[in-house]
Amino acid sequence: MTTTDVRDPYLAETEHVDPEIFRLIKAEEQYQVETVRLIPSENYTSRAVMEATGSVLANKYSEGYPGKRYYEGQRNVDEIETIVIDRAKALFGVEHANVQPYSGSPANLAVYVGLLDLGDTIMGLALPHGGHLTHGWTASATSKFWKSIRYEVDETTHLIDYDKVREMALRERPRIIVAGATAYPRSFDFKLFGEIAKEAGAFFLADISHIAGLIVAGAHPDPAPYADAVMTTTHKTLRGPRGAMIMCKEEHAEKIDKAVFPGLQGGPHENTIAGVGVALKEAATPEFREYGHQIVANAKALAAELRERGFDLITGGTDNHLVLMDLTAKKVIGKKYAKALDRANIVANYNTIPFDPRKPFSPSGLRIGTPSVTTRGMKEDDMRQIAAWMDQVADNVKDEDALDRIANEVRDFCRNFPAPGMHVV
Ligand code: DSN
Repeated sequence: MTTTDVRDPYLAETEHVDPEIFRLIKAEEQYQVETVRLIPSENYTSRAVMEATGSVLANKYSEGYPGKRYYEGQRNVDEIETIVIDRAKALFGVEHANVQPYSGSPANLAVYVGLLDLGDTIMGLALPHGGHLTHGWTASATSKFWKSIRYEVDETTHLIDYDKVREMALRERPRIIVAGATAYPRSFDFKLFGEIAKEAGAFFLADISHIAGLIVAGAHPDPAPYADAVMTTTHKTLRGPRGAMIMCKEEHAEKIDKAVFPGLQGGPHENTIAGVGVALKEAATPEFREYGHQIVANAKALAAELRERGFDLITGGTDNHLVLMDLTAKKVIGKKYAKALDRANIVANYNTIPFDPRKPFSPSGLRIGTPSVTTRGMKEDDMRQIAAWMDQVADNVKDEDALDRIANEVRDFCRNFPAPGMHVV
């Protein structure tokens, strides 16, 4: 099989106009089909989401909001954006939704611009403990325009210590507390975060980018009743195109809308917004509910089998879509292991672990997750097979022949699980 075996009507023009880009898109398509993709922030969108995202809406400029634009020609765009806003409000049970943020980082920035004054204090989970850059980490502009303080996970359990969070919040009196993570394998107690924020006189922002799909499926606690603002990217467990949304209480709506536009952004990407709309419609179905629960079941099965095979897991397991592995006892370095896995057609990312003695560019951990494999229909038994290959790779990091043999097995295995939206098999 080669990448050009199957004619793709959506890329026929690309092939004609720009064969170089065409070849690489098809190569990536094949790579996504033939690999077990375990990066927890990635997924496969449906073909319908891709079509809407690649539609003529990419031709538009529509600065402003539905009914209040700075451009004429919005008769269709206004209707589309209004539908997407209404779907977001209904799905997440929120009072207001802004669907224009380009991605998660600018969306978090917009929440701060909207709700805070320059120099106010942001309190977020430290990046090496699973937080995100934009939760006030040193390298992020969010720590330059605002003062930032960071809570951490407990040194022994690696769980968030809510007593310490409360202590810090009452001592430091931040203007906003952020709950959310990119590498925390356990559920957030959003109700408690809301209570702590209230007691400290702080706003409460829930960044649910990683877990939005689990929340709408009922597979993770929902922050909407307790948070001033909820930010999510749209492309992770939610399975939409790359973008973001900010949802908030009505009392914050005007400030947040003004922060997004004209504060930080110009014209919204209405093609992406339409793709988000399609994804939200898909996420409102019983099938998606099942999908969200299966993501968690798969992550638990993968974690259990990895533990059985002698891998150390941060917090010992998972409540969500993600597993964070400490490779120290296995005597492999995260970066080398991730590269060996990639050669074996298993894609993951090396990651710091809490209190990591190694540097962030070559840390001790590996972060894996199950949103993509679950989209392909893999179940618990398949997770056990993946864990077995991961174990073999750990034992053969330097043995290219062994890695290539595993890669062939993984490729054959993947053929049993069609990837949505793909034209190669
Ligand atoms: N880069 C994303 C992730 O991989 O978790 C977070 O922004």
